This record gives sequence, structure tokens and C-alpha cells, in this order.
Amino acid sequence: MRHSFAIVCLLSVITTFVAGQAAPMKVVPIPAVLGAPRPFPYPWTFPTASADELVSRRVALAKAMVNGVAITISGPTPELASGSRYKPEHDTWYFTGVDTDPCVWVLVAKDGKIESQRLFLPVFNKSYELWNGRRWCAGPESAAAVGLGPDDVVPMSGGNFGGSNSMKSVEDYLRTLAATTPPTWFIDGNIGNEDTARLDISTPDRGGMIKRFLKSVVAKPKFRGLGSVSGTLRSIKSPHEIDLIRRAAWITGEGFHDAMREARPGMWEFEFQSLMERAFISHGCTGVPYYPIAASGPNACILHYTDSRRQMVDGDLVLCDIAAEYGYYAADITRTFPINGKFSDRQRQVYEAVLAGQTAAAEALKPGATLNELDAACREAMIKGGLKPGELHPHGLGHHVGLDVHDPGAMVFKPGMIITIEPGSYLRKESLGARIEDLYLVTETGNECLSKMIPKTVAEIEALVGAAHRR
Ligand SMILES: [Mn+2]
Repeated sequence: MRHSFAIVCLLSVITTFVAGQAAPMKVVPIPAVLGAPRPFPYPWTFPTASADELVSRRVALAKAMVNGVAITISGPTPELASGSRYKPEHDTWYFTGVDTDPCVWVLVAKDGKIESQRLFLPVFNKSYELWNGRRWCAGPESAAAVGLGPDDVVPMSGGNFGGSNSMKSVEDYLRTLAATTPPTWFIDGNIGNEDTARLDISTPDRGGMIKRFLKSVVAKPKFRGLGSVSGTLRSIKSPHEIDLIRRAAWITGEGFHDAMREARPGMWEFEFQSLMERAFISHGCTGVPYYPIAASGPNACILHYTDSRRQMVDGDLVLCDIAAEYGYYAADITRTFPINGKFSDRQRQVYEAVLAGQTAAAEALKPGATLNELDAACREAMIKGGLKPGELHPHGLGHHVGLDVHDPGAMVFKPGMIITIEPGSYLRKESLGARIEDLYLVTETGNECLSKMIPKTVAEIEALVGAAHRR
């Protein structure tokens, strides 16, 4: 019985993952022009990191940790309701390439090298697959697909992750590690006060759960946040990651193109949002990286407005901070436009001051520059454009973007980093809010705007907004 289960598991893993990995995916080029005919068939799945790239990320992690044990753990979030989409925990995805749950990964680093690794995956479960479809299972094929040795991938115990939440094999392994060397444990999560005798994947803060467990098996365990190490590695994007974010930006552009063409007074905020999300889904997105903001008139002055329930009227300026997520990588892009297709003099003055600020910041973005320098250049240009100091953005000018929409990373820029530049002005008394946000890749000599294809100048926006109704 166990034997036949193993064979079925092996087959399911081969068909799901190894076949896909073995044949290199045909990469569909990104059309240069928004609204161009769709490339068909668009890949239903997205390119994933090669086994070699996953190995190099783990080697870099061991080098950065020097000595210690890193642990990532991924399972469905507690609020994940039936029918919701599972998204892997970001460090788990980055280091293992496994995007089904549950998944626990442990790396032991010694003198800056990988000493050993264990990837804990469920064993094949017929009932689970009936309800949820295929997932990563323990077996040599999974190991090969993610660049691990056949012995590095081991089953979660209990033998049945359709029903049991037992993590006994993880517990046993951590006990062994704790007994042999007194390591530094690199793991994120809130430790709390209690000790935990058993691991349970359904615990909401799984990192905290592991810490409490370690406290119960070893005296005074030494902890460091894994994020402090992984964040630095993740802030420099590989060509593969840049390609995914480029695609997320392009798909976001398709959404803006479709929605702005249809925009006109009388449209509801949620209608605009839905046109963008339609474009995202029809291009194979993995979702949206943050809740979309479609904010018109007075709502544009509410930074995190997410109701999308106002009907837009003639004379409104509309601020839309809506972006796609592709292959688990985020875009983060904002456009502001007049709903009637024509900026008023005042709207235009504010908008162009914000745009001048963004342009000035982008001109300052190069290796070695800091976010503070960019912000200073930006604010100077906005004031030159006619805005008062108190009218400039109360939020940060930008942040890293990657697996997280606010990805970790230092604010001294290096080639390979991807950041947003997003100045804004929010004038409550005038019911006028404007923000412009684009994605910038830091290059050896300066930067490249990854969302440059999305209309942004006054002339480009006025030509696009409502164009569908002017035929
Ligand atoms: Mn942003």
C-alpha cells in the first residue's frame, strides 16, 4: 500500500513539475505597444526560477549567515477561506521554489557554506488531490526540480497531510539539530512567552511557533530574524525576477490602457477597478499584490481609500493605484487623470508639479544614490512647479518592490534593485489628489523605468481617457 502510494506520488510530481521544468518554457515576448493584439497562447503558467538559480540563492544565504540554521515555513494563512488562492510565504518561495502547502525548509550553514538542508513536504494523499488538485509531494523528483539532493527532501510525518497536521518529522529533526550544535536560529516570528511542545501547521504565526518549540527543547536558544539576511539578498533582483516584474508592469499597463480608454463621467470607481482587474486575469496574473485604490474627487485625498463606491462626475481628478502581480512578483503603479479627459488649469498645475518631482527624482536615481537624495530633488522640483511645502506627499517617496509590494532592502541604491518613485499632492480643500508612481530598475549607469509604456504626460493622458467613446 505504501509502495503504490509512493508510485502515484512519484507520477503526480513528475507530471506536475518535472515535465514542466524539463522542457524550457517558450517565453512570449512582451508587446511594446499597449492595447496591441494579445500574444496567443499566453502562457497559462509563469516562468519560475531554475534549479540552478534556487541553488545560488541558498548558497548566498549560507554565505551571509556564516553559521546558523535558517528555517522557513509556509502554509495557508488562517484567514484563507475555502476557494481562496494560496500564496507561498515569500522567503519559502524565494529559497525553495515550492508553492504548495505545507512546506518547511531548514538550511544549516557552517563557515559560510551549506552544511545540510531538509525540505519537508507532504506525502501523496488521494483525498487531498480529489479536493484540491496536485501539489508538491516528498520524493526525488521534487528534489531534482528545486536543485536539492534526493535525501534532502523528506516527508512530513503522519503520512497523511489531507487530514493530519502532525509535524513530527520536523520536530525530530529540529531536536537533533539543537542537540548536536548550539546554533543561531535564523527565523522570523513573535516568540511570545509560552513554550510549545508540538508543532502544528495550523498555528497562525508559524515562525513564533517554531521559536517556542525550540525554547522547549534547548536552553536559551539564540534567535536572529531571517528577514534581516534574506531581505538584503532579495533586494538585488536576478534577470529572471526582473523579467517577471517587467511583465507585471506591462500587464498593469494593459489594465490602465483598457480602463482609461473607457473612463468617462458617470463611471463608478469599481467599474474602473474591474476593467483593470479584467486585464490582469486575462493575462495570467497570480492576482493583485495589494488592494486596488480607485479614488475619485475627494477620495483621492484618502491615501488608503479602498471602498471604490463613488460615481465619478465631470470635473473629478481620479487617482488609481492599481497593479498586477505576476509569478508572485508585484508591480506598484499609480496614474492620475481627469475623468472627462481634460485637465482643468488647476489640476494641470498640480499634476505637472508632481510629474516634475518624479522626473527630478528619477534623474537622481543611480548606483550610490539614496532615497533621501531623490526625495530632496523631488520636493525642490515640486515647489518650483508651484506647490507649497505643506502640499507635498506626507508619505515616503518610494520603496523596493519584489515578492512583497513593499519589499525589504536598503535605501542606498545598487544595480539590480527595483524601487518605486511616487510623489503626490493631496489637497483636501480642493478635493484634488494627484500621485504618479512608476517602477525603476537601477542599472550600472542610472536606471530604467519598467512602466514607461503607460501614458503619463498631460498630452498622452488626454488622448487616452475616454477614447473609446470618441470613435
Ligand atoms: Mn507604492
